[in-house]
Amino acid sequence: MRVDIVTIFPSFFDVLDISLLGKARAQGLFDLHVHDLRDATHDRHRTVDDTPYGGGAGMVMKPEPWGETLDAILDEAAAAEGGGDPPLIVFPSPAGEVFTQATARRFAREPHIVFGCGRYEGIDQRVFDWAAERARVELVSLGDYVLNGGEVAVMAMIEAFGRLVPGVVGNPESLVEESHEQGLLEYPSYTKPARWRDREVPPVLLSGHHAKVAEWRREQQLERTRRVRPDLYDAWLAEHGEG
Ligand code: 6SD
Repeated sequence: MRVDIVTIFPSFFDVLDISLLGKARAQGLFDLHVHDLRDATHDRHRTVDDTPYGGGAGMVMKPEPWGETLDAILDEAAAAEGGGDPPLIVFPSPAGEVFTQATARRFAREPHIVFGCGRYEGIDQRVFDWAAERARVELVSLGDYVLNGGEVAVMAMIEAFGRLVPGVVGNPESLVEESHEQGLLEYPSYTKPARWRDREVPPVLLSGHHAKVAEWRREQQLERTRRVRPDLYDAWLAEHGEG
């Protein structure tokens, strides 16, 4: 899969060289291209922002550098992907739809995603309107809180969907059991020693009885989810029923 990121802080994404995704990149499973928005400016100060029309606090990202950068990415994609679908363009925004594990699964199936990281008070609206005429555009929110820019949101999204791209995570079974994959939170995990600071591992986990272990873990998942995330619990019950 190919991912392009447009940002005024390209070095922010240097950490993607390490960890699981770094390995996937080295193996060619994950083709990452980070673009400095300022490379598409043509003034001495490499200006990417200006004052808002209509007045108000803060600055707005100018449309021209965005247009030039996205044109170059989309033109190259059209040439390479020859007649295929244009990439999905994602702009992190507190005004977008909330990113969930379902979004991560959907993004992991996309052959090419372009992320646009806003800063300041955001990007001139015409960039979104224009981009939507050339490609599929989605505004996506990491959650109901305000960040200073899109970079942290893009990093979180890449980490969430990157590990779902086939071949990126070592053991695919580990993906099925974790929080949110089945609409429930994870069961608690334990490792050796069996007794630590007067605390015992739940005896059922030492019993070797696989069916009982599975039953205990499912109970723990349901109880935890009901207590911490009643919204998820109600949705799970509606789909799976009381039994
Ligand atoms: C100015 C941005 C881009 C500012 C954001 C996204 C979420 N969930 N909270 N805040 C955000 C994204 C804020 O550019």
